[in-house]
Amino acid sequence: MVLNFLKVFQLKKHILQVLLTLSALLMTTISHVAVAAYEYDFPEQKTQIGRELTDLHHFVFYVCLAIMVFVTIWMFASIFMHRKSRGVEPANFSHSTTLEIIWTAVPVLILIVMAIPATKMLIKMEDTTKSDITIKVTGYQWKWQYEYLADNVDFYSTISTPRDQIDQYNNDAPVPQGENYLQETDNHVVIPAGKKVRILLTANDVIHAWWVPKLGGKKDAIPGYINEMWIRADEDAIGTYRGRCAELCGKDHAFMPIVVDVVSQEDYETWLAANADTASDQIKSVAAAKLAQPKQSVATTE
Ligand SMILES: [Cu+2]
Repeated sequence: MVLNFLKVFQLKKHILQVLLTLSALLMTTISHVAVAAYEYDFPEQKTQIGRELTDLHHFVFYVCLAIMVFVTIWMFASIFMHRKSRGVEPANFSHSTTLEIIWTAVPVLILIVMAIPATKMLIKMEDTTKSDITIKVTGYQWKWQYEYLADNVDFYSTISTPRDQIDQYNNDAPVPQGENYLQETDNHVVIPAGKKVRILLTANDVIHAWWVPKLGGKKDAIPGYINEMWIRADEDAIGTYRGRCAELCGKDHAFMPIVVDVVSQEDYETWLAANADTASDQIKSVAAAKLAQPKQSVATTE
């Protein structure tokens, strides 16, 4: 049977070769298109902690990849070299103390090699001391509230993508989507470049998570708890960064984006001065609107 298979295989070898060449060509073309259209790695990080996190991820990933390659090669080599048709006699030992020590010690060592940098990283991420500013972030279904605790600035940030771009009720007249579709808000979070920003996270209804991919880190905002994280945008990272709620929090989970403007210290101070009063008025008006809402809105927040 094996011989028959080999004969058929020989006959069809040239067909196989043609097919392999064609599929290789196709794969190359597709992968070039894919690489052009998508990023396949993490976005470029704009904080030191984000870069360190990415490096740590890659280190652990390559350790896992090396283990996978080693185990796969070892397994297939063993199957191939010890196959029955070669007349290999099975070994009949049942215990090997040396082997057992090796296969316990090696994984433990690998785990220690990964655990040391991971623990250092966790400690660094949790160290919110010596921060320059503190922002309390509260998640709501479905918006964010930002309180600059020392500066009396306090505002809500809600999605500003027009509803007709999202709903698209009329197929005959589609509404063109904006450049930052679903990733734009009425009020941006503003932070100074190069300053350590401590972020206190909580929520007022269900669990949300605050995540701006390019600024590194992501943490849950849990009702009744205060979680802490910190970011320090690079000095040259002035610009706008977009993120989103990263914890499924209800029907409009996809509609609570985060927009962070990283600005210079001067621009930050100007912004603080300009926003201290207007923000508190806005909070009052939103609170009043909330009180005036009819009871039926409760059902939609389930
Ligand atoms: Cu959410």
